[in-house]
Amino acid sequence: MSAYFIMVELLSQYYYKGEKGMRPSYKICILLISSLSILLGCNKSTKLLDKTPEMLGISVVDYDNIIPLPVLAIQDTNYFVLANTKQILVSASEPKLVKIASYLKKELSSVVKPSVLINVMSEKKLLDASLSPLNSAQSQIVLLVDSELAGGSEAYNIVIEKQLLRIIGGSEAGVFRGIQSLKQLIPLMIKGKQVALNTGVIKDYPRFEHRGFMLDVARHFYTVAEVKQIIDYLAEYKYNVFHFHLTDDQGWRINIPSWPKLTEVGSNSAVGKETCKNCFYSLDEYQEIVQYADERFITLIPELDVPGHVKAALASYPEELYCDGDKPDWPYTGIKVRVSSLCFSNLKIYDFFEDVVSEVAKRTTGQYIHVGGDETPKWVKHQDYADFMLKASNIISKHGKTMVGWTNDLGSVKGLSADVVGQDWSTKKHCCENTLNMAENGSKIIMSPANKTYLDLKYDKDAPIGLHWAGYNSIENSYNWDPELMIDGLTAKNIIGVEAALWGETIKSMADAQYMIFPRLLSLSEVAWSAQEKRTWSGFNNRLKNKVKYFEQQGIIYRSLSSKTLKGEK
Ligand code: TNX
Repeated sequence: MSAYFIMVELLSQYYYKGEKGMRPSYKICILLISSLSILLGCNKSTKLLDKTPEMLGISVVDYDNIIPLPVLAIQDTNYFVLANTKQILVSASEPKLVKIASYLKKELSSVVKPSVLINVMSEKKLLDASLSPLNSAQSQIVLLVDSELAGGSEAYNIVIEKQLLRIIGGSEAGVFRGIQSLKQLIPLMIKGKQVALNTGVIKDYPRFEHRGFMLDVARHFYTVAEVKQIIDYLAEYKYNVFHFHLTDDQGWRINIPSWPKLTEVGSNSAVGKETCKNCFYSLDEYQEIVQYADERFITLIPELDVPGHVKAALASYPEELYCDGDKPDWPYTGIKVRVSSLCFSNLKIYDFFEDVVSEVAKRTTGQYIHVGGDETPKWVKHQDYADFMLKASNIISKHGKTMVGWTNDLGSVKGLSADVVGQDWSTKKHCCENTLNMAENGSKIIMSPANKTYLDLKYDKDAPIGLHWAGYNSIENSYNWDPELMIDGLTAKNIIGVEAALWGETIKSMADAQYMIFPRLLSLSEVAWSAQEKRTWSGFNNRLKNKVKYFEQQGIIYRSLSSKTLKGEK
């Protein structure tokens, strides 16, 4: 029955394209043949086996563990033994697939043999190879791109037969997302057992285009290795944007050679810390992080927070950036906001901003630069703020990028281009005039309601770390919401996606970060990726329970899944 359903699904999808005059590609043939073989063959062949997988020492895993929840996952009763994988085949027409195949081989290293080959071949040969049976003890994995796949470039289908496992992506990014689902099917440590996957089909694509996570490295610094570790967490749950909050009152974390004091002086502080040694990234390290994210199909959005949140910059260059040339109090180890602003009458602030933007833009592969643009002090006049933001937006465009900023203030600026993207943190439904202004002007909005997406909020009143200015954010609370129902007047067409934010005031170490991220990062991945009508808290919670063992095996510190903080937790 299920296989029949798959076939109908796939057939209907491609039949529709056929009507538009497109001929089904060979990839479609593969899908149909797969579906047919599942329909006709699998149940029978299972019965023909004289030994059960258990008798053969094979542990067959099912499809129940995937987070975020896929669109469709249907499994059958036969199975694909991973240790029998002889080769990973990739099409020569997609150059990044070779790298992806190596990544897959590495990720599967606990369940496949080191001798697995990666073979690059033409599409035609790939079709022949994947359809010609290997000997019965050998299997193959095929990675393919089908730009016509329903659901867009990040969509993927995984089709698993007895000796053939195919991951078909809408683009290379889609193949990569599919690999994350495959990885989640496989338990991390399997002692003395071979692992097999049920035959079947997984079909998946994201709800939102922008699925982001913001890391505040200004209030608390993270090493390059720690940042990469966090990017790996994002990749696992199909996030595709890493918003890198590089500057704030407490620290300037990126070296700009033409303004050396920004890091000589401005990086030497953090929340609760009078000194912070080497707490910045060189431009090369920045580029290394951009590339690391790119390899995981995650776009990095750097944030240079202006015109507020700039104490570290002011302390570094008081004459150029500050109005009266006085030195602001420094180091700044407190956590108050609205305590600093660039001096609008000092025109050097524009040279400063442009030099910084130019260095960062050159090394940023994504389209966007975030400028924060919120929480300026009370003494800042609206017109000064608005003039500055318009100029900032022009400077960013001049360097080939597009501005992103928090809507609450940015939406009050008249004359912004519709390309500018707004990010909203508001917690109330009846609010947000400035957000609605931006949306009306054609801007896309990223939803980051603080009470749902801020991962620095305490889980509950007894939780050992976190703020609670926007309430407590339990795991269930972070899961149970619909981005399209958050703000009256903001509709689906205005919303580009969802972003989680790990602000750093109370986060002092990677262990703290893990505790705040896990498992709310997973809740929010599902909010951003999975269809609203298909996901439920109880379903998610069941899948989450299966992840606990994995967190432990990985040495990840996580919040207990019980609703209350446990004694001594952390
Ligand atoms: C709000 S909402 C902030 C940050 C703080 C955070 C703490 C917004 C754009 N800014 O400056 O770090 O709350 O939760």
